[in-house]
Amino acid sequence: MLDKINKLVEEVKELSAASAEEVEQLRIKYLSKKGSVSQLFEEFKTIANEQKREVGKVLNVLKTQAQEKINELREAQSSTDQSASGMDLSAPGTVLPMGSRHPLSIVKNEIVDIFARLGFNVAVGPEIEDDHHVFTALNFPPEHPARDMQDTFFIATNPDVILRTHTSSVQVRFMEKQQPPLRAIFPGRVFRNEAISARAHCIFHQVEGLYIDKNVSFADLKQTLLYFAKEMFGEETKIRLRPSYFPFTEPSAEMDISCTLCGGKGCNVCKHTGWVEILGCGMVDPNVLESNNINSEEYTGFAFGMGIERITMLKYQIKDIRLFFENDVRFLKQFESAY
Ligand code: 2NM
Repeated sequence: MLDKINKLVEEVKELSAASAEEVEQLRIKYLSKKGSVSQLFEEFKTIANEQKREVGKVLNVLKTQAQEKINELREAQSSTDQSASGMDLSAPGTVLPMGSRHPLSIVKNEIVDIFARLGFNVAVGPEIEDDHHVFTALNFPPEHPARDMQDTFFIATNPDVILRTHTSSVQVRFMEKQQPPLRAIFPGRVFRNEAISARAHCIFHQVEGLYIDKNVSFADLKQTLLYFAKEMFGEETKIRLRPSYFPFTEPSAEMDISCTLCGGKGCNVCKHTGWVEILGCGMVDPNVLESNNINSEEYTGFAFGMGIERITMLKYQIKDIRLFFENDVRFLKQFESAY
């Protein structure tokens, strides 16, 4: 019996396997219940008692060696499988680069935040609109040039399916649902059929605002916009209002701020005037209130609108509006912000 055991010890030392299946075959051959090592244990029961001590010792060594050899072959096999699939499970993970917010999103969030501090809610609405919400309810007369193909994108055979040219359409939807007092701002993407240049784009972003209540005055409008200008561009910022015209407001005005670059002394940005235009505003025309079932004898309101691109270009001294739409990572990753 000792001979048989020693023969198996030698045999086990030489074992090799080319695949995981072969390792399993070897395990069955030697270590399963009917395997050759197990059979030696059966035979061990039949030998004379005085031999048991010596033979038992060698037999146990054989069993341990066989188990160790099989384990060793199994491990070798699983590591070659891994390298064959090109995977190293112990390698550290790839670090993904951190993204950054789009500058227009940063500035939009800043604007929303400033007006939120004054109690303005935020509302959004559809980009695809109809004539009523974009023009008629806002006091645009039937022959107004903004209704023309030159300015507005018509996107179906039905001429009543258009892309909104301003977010005022959302304000109309807001007034449909809610009676005054109402106070909200309306950020969103708008579309105008314009030639693309460094200063203009056919897609851009607006924030418009609306405040309707009893006794809302032009002084309220002016103080609200002064607060906005100081929060956005710094405490030293001054504003001025120039008379203007919009179909939906009367009186209307355009607002300038003191030049953010030269502080009013005169430079390229303000074309040596000391002032830069940033928004349009006015008292909501009574016709607009009445079109939206708000009693213009009881209520008054102010409204304003600004282009987010324009504000962002001023704030970051960006010279070409097209940069916002190219999504060049080298441009975008310069803007890192808490917003
Ligand atoms: C502007 C300028 C002035 C405006 C007016 C209204 C509404 F709905 F009340 F009629 N919404 N937005 C408005 C007024 C927008 O953007 C330059």
